[in-house]
Amino acid sequence: GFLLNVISNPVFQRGEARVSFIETHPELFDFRKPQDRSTRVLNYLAEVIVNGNPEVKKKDDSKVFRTPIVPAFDQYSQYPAGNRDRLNELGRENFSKWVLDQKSILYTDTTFRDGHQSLLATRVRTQDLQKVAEGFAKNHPELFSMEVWGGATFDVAMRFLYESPWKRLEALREAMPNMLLQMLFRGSNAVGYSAYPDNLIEKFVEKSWETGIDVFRIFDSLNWVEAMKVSMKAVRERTNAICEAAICYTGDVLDPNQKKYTLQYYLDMARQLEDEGAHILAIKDMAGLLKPLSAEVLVRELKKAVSIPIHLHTHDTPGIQAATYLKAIDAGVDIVDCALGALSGLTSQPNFNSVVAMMQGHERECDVNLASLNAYSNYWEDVREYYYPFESGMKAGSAEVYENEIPGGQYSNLKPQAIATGLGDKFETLKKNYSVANQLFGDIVKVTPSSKVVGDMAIFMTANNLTANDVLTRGDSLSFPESVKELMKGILGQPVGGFPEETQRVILKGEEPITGRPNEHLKPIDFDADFKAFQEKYPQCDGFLDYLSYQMYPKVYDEYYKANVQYGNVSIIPTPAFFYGLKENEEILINIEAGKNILVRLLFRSEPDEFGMRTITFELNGQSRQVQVRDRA
Ligand code: BTN
Ligand code: 3PY
Ligand code: ZN
Repeated sequence: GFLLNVISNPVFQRGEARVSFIETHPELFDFRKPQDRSTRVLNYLAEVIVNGNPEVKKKDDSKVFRTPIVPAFDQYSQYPAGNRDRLNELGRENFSKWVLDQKSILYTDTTFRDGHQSLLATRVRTQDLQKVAEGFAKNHPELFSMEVWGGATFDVAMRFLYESPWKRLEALREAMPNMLLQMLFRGSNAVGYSAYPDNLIEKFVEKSWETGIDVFRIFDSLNWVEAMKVSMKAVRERTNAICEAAICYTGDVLDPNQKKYTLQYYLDMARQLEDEGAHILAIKDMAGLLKPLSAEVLVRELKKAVSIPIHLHTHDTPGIQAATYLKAIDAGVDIVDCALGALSGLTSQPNFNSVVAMMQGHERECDVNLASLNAYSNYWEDVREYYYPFESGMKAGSAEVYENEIPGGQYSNLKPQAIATGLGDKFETLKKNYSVANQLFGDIVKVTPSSKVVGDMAIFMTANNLTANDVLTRGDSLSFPESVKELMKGILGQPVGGFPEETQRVILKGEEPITGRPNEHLKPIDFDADFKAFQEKYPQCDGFLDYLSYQMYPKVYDEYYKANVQYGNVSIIPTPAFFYGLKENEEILINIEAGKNILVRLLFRSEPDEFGMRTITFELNGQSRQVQVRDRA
């Protein structure tokens, strides 16, 4: 075993093994035979059956799931031409003109990304998306695009689902070859929470495009155009994809007291983004603050200010965003973002199905088959049940969002976060402190990652019973969260007008902030050397794309990797079994690879023995198999 391990090690094979080689490569001592796929799947299931999936905090054993029905489609029919075909035919500039020339409103479906990010903490697994991807692409080629990637999907897929985000993108690309696939890109933060070196941003854009992204929606969490330039340029120069640049919307353009985020502010920013080469302008209303009458003015004036199409994104947190869409459509907006009924509303996007119905008889009506959309919504209604532990508990829209300006994705997370930090009964105070913290920071744009920092500060203030005045007068004796210090230091960049000096001084305690782009201070990555080192550390990795995952989230990747080595590819396990294990006598079919299925039944679980080990007896394709698992209860 040992010798075989040594000679098959890539370092040894390249003749680079040194004296310390054996000590620094403990995997050489791993003589166990690699287990086959079905054994590793059984190990995973046994672990969940005995100890539960650590992400499921409150399991409801009375739940009975209905089998979601995938709307019919012809597997053998050709894909009808969609906007991806049109983009390929026209090229980006002409495609963008084509969008402008459309009288009818165009739709982006966000169900596969922001919809479940905002309602189910991004937990929807690839297989539940994949099952409806081909049919949806064949039934709805008229859509502008599908938002499928970016934002939090990257982090969550690895951290909680043990899935490769890249494999998800590959699968959806294959299933939807006629449609534009869109991603949300956090500018100099890519799909993470901090600044990355410019050459990593460029590489990430390039590989995302090669793997399947056609539309990059790029934003900066402080609306700092300077920080968006590298990724915008990368999309334009290294890909044939569409560069959609976003202005993040905050405040209210019709508020006469608004001094900072005025109509003029947005018009100026939009023109800058057009000058930087955006093919489409997005209005990213991440908290749902854009009221109908304000939308009318904003869209009308933006249409005069720029000559590229305008794509409107909102969250229905206040409950009135369909009205905003109607006003924006009347004012000439080109594309709007909606989520399928069952994954819409509240902190998610407006209801796609109902917006289609709203537009019936309107001069800008787009021909979308509503009966078909309803069938897909029914599929999601059943699938959504699988994810019940990740529901936020929010029951109705809330006009409080106009006060606290908490973005949709964060809103649904803040309550569980409050409970986890022991502040469950101080949630009202926490929401108030969110706006107090925002004012302390000088009223900044709040969207990932800046919104997370405001949230961290609000939690800190609530936990320590601090007022804004306490922070400013007793700051010397307070030890602020790391993210707060970094924001004040300029690590997320610069907001319009800079940060308030007093807050900055108190929090930084004499340390000098930076004023340039944070990425400027980061050393470019030497990809050849670094990728080689990565492969040595993770010999079973999935190549360069995995390396990019590692660069984004080193610690998360490490755990993801270990879980994959131990359990294999768990994305093939049906969702109920993945989260809840199996009940006695329950049987599931697992598609192990194309054309190869295994049938797994749980026969019984023993009591723990004197060492705390339980024996789980399965039937695998009719044969009895036992797995031992330590009961950690
Ligand atoms: C998740 O964390 O939500 C999904 C991954 C599950 C990891 C498996 S669950 C059983 C086993 N126990 C662990 O602590 N990790 C693995
Ligand atoms: C993200 O960055 O994840 C967002 O959805 C921001 O709105
Ligand atoms: Zn959003």
